[in-house]
Amino acid sequence: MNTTWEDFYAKHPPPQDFNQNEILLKTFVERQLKKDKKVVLITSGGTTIPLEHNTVRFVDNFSAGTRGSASTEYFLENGYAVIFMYRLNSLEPFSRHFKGQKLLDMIDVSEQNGKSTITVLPQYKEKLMKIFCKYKEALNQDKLLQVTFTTLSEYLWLLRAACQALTCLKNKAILYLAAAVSDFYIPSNELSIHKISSSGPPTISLQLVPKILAPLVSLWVPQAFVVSFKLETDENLLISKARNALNKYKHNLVIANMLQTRKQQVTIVSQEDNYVISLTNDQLNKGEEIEQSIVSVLIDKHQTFIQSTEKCN
Ligand code: PAZ
Repeated sequence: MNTTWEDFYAKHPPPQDFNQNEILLKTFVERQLKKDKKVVLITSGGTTIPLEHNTVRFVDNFSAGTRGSASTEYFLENGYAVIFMYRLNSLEPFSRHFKGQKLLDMIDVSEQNGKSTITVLPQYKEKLMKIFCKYKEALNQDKLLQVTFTTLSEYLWLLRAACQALTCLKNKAILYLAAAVSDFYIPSNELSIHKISSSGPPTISLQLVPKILAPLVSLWVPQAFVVSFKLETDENLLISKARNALNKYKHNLVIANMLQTRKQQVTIVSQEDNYVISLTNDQLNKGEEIEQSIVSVLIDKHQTFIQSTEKCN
């Protein structure tokens, strides 16, 4: 039998840092509400499902966090406040530009009169300054809150808490669900306590994760603008699956993308049409990011949504 979402929460305790995160989310949204700000919740990165309670091994979902972290920067540039809910150690806004050795390659140390000075190499100063200023502005203006998850269960607890915090914003909230969330899991009561023995091949039985978009859209944030993502590897299934999701959950948009081309093309599937956004190879090579166009289209659609829902009230 499939687990219901209520069962899932009943059987999986909240993560240890849950109460602190709940307060952070609530107070952040309250401050934005006072400033009459629009807020977007961006989920980013993949969830894990542990194979053991004392977890040595787990099954992971693919996502580097590029989509979510890049989109965060574009929403901030457009005046939105952002809750960035991301997989620990996946890409984060701003610091994503200096991942790996990039930062070390940008700095130089010189010695003079026995004193060492650290400087940014001239060719990188402008870029670093620009990103640093945007980062500081987001923090100083209290426009960015970051919260982390690793496992599926942590993700689901945080997602519900973020939704509960966002309800008071009504149609001013966007949910931008770019995280790659596991479709399968092993229920907590069926997990081995200790590291699974490797003396023979293990038998692992996975169950279906309850479809969380259903309560999210109909119960938790019924007035918000909800955008989900659909990732496929078979082109023939992509648009039909995205449209099925839209018809089933009755939210606002599904952004459909193929694993192989996700940085170059997406299709925004709405009740009205399928709208393709793509970048040429030339644009990609120049460092343009598809997230800039996605966010720009979404902001227009969110504005239209706010106007149409306000007319109805
Ligand atoms: O994080 P990333 O930039 O590497 O990848 C983004 C993505 C492909 C995970 C995202 O665009 C997406 O499709 N998320 C939903 C995945 C899903 O269908 O569960």
